[in-house]
Amino acid sequence: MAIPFERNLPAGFVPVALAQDSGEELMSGKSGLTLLSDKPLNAETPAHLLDDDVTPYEQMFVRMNGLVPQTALDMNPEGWKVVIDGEVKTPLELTIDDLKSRFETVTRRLVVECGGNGRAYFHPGTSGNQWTMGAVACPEWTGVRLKDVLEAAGVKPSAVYTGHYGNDVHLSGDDEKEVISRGVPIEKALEEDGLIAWAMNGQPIPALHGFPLRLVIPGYPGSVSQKYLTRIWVRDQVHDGAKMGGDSYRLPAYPVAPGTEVPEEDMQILTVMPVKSLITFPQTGAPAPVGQPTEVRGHAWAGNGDVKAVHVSTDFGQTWIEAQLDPAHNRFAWQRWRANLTLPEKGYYEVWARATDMNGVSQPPVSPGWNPRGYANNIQHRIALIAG
Ligand SMILES: Nc1nc2c(c(=O)[nH]1)N[C@H]1C(S)=C(S)[C@@H](COP(=O)(O)O)O[C@H]1N2
Ligand SMILES: [Mo]
Repeated sequence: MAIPFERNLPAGFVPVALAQDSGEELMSGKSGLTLLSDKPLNAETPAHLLDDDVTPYEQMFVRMNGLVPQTALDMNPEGWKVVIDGEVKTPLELTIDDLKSRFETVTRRLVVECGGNGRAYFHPGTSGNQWTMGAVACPEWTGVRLKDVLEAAGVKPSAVYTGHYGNDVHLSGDDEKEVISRGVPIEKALEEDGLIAWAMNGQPIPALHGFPLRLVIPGYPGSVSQKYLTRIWVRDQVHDGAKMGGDSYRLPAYPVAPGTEVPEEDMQILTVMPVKSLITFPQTGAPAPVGQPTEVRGHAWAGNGDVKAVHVSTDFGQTWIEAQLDPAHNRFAWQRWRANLTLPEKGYYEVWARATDMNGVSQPPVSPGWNPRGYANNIQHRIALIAG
């Protein structure tokens, strides 16, 4: 259609709606991802492409609630500021250079997992992107500790929660509308692990992942890790930004039968993500030898810190063997596990993997805890192996 004010468009400026009509261009640097939706752009990674200890850009899943902002499409960091305000003694307005000069720079491998990862396995189905196993990644992030920045602003005793803001664009194109604005309890924000990051895998954060600044707060659903970060509002109450209420990122306060309609007042915010594991090698359906060891490997992680053990089964869960489990590179990095499996005779096998967290809580073979929007599904990952 005609653009009445086209003459005012700066040279080379692509209107947001056109640029993102097809996710194709934005996704051109990605490799092997499954596109779940185009607008907003959502794409997940098949498990066998997540074998790296540090997830490369090419394989990192994408979860957009709105449209990628023009500043990110242009990779233009000029004048970028992040505001820290609300329940703080000294509100701050920090440029990226301020962050780099005033605070210690740290690099951490941190898992980002969408709260809806595994949604596809709930019955009855729930609305939202039908993520299977691949809305998770563990890149290496560089930035400053969120805690250090909050402490520089001086968190008041009245602080209860954070509220995060970015400059991405609502799907309607309406600048007044919030895309997503979530937060975490102030105690979580003041832990050591959360970062305000400007680099991913040693490069400026790519447009799809939050250029030029994003939060990475591990252990909680990915939605708290605001991309395109412009503001952290320290609140004196639980944050009530977009997607904090209703069924968004909330679970029933008690177990419900699948399909139950749960009253809004009985829903509570999803915080710590459950323990989980992936089988990243071999690819499901791969051939395997009979009577000789086959290496199977993957990653395991938990929202409450380190994983205690990973077990694997080749007989549909009747018996389990303990996998070798590496320590985490740093807290909230996913941990490598490996096992050598010997398949006794020709035929169809499944490998099931089950991680256990430090509290002894493990992954179930069926989807646990049905909830209206299908969050926090840590069902065991299974792959097929064909011996013969
Ligand atoms: N500004 C902004 N931040 C955001 C989102 C978003 O839509 N806009 N999506 C969130 C959700 S739901 C997830 S799971 C992660 C995904 O991060 P990624 O796209 O870099 O993989 O970003 C979070 N941060
Ligand atoms: Mo998410």
